[in-house]
Amino acid sequence: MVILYIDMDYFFAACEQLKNPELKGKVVVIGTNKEDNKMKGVVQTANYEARKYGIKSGIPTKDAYKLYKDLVYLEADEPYYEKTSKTIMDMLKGYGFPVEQESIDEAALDLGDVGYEKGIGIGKEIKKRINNETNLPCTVGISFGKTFAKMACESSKPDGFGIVTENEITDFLKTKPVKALPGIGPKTEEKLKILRINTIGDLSDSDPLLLKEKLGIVGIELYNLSNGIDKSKVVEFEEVLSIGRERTLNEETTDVTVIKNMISELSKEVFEESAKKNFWFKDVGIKVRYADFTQATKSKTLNHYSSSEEEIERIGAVLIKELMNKNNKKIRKVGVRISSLMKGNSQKRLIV
Ligand code: TTP
Ligand code: MG
Repeated sequence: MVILYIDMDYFFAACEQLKNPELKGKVVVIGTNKEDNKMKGVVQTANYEARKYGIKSGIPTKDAYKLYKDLVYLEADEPYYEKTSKTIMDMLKGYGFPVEQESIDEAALDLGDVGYEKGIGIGKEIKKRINNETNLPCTVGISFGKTFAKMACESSKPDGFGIVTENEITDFLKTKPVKALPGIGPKTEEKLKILRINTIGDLSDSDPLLLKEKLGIVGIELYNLSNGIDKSKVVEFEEVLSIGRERTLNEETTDVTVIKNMISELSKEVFEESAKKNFWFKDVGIKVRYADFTQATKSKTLNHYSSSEEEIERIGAVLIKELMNKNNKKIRKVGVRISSLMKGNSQKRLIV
């Protein structure tokens, strides 16, 4: 299996530099707040010139000014980044391979069993097309699993192209710090540190049962990854034929009630459209976008075709609970989608 991972470089800042080329070479910071209230907000991203001074996503904007006082500050222009993101994602989908969008500027493509040589050819072509058609830089990673492809991409940034094969994976992983594994945040890093596990090599030499005891099932996943076993798959969210609605919350939140209310509202709208078009559905899916612009999806397939509003809402509520149990990141956008549709009256199956 060959997986291709594409991540745009300093995405929001690169979009701004495209809009205004005079920003090139300057220290550019994109933040959450308007100019007049900027010191109260946080940095969403910074270009590589700014990163040299230690400015990065998530730090308070006032700290960015402490690191470099003459920086150029811009408030994020999300509709513009969304539009650019869509152009890129549509281009990727055009190749006909399964695509999973992982974030506003990241996606994984499952190239199947094409082999590395062909995979590299496709990857280079995609990188060139993105550069030609959007004028934005990106980095591509290739490996035999989604997580390793993401890591190959991350370690080749910016404007890079990284390949890690089965033969190279052990050497690639062993000296990296554990936090280089996607999914290891500061809390897990701290727990591992107590066990004297600092590098991925240390993790691969550790006791999987102890990891399970300390970290739960995630411990086993991390143990597998550290030993070069990557079971993550590319999962497509959008079906050819589906009905979906998504909406940004007024405020980023971890409040289950607020999110459940939004799911109910969206379920109602999705149901109304399906009823109007006379579609029954078999799959219900939800999507969330977090404050850091990464996203996650979850879906459930029923063992029957349904036309029930209550069923969309109930499944939506279960799925969101599962996602929220996995991490407690703030959520900014929620989506509900039904797919595997068939016409309600004729009982003719359109897609499964
Ligand atoms: P990333 O791909 O994580 O970062 P990036 O594209 O800016 O830089 P890199 O070259 O390292 O890939 O995130 C994509 C965009 O998402 C980023 O440009 C801004 C936004 N974002 C936030 O708003 N908050 C965050 O905490 C993060 C990590 C990203
Ligand atoms: Mg990026």
